[in-house]
Amino acid sequence: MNRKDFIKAFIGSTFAFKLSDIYASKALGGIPPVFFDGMFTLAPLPYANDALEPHIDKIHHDRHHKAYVDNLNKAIAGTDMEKLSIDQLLSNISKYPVAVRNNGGGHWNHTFFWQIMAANAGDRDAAPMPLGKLSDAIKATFGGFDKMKEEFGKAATTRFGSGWAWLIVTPDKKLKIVSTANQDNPLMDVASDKGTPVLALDVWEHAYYLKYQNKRADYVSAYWNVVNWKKASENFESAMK
Ligand code: MN3
Repeated sequence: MNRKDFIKAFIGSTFAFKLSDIYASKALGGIPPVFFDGMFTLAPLPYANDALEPHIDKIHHDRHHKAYVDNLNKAIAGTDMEKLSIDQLLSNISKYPVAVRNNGGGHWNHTFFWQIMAANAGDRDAAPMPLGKLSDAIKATFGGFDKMKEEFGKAATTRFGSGWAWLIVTPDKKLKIVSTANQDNPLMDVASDKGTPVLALDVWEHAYYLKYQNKRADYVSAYWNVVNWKKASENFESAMK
C-alpha cells in the first residue's frame, strides 16, 4: 500500500485522523478541522455519538458532516488547494470553485458546531451560561442574556431556506448576531458580515427535520439546552485579543 492508498483507506472512517498531522485551526482554538496530508478528515465528536439527544440528532455528524468532508476532498484532489488549510481556503473562497465554498464551509461550520455544544452543561469542560467577559459583553451589547437569545433566535428562524445563525466578534471587536445562507460563514471573503464566530446554529432542515419536522423554532429553543458556554466564552476571549 503506497502513501496515497494508505491515506485513502483512512478517509471515510470517523476515527480517521492522526494527531501529529492535524492542522489545528486558530479560529477553532486549536480544535481540529483536521488536515491530513493534503486531505481533510472527519474528527470524532468530542462526546458520545448520541450525547446531544434528544435535542440534536445523532446522524447529523456521521452522515451529513461526513459528506461535506468527502466532497471537499473530491473538490481539492489533484489541485494546489490540497496544500492549503481550511482557514486559507475560506478567507479567499471567492477564488475557488463553488464546490469548495459549499463543502469547505460545511466542514468548518460543522466542526465548529460540535465544539460549541456539550451533552451536559454541568460537565467540567462546559458551562450553562456565558462566563466572564462574554457575559459582560452580552449584557452591554444586547441588554441581557435573554435578549441575546431572543435576537439570535430571530436570526435563526428568519433565515430563509438553508443556512446558519452566528454570534460573532466583528473586526472592530463588537459582538454581533448575523446569519449566512447555505454553508457560508463569517470567515469567508464573500461574507457581508465578517467576523470571528463565538457561537453557531445550523438551521438547515436536515439539522432538525427528524425530531422537529418543520418546527424550526422548537429546534432553536432546544439548542440552548446543549450550548457549551465555556467554549463560547473562550472563543470570545480569543477573538478579542
Ligand atoms: Mn448540518
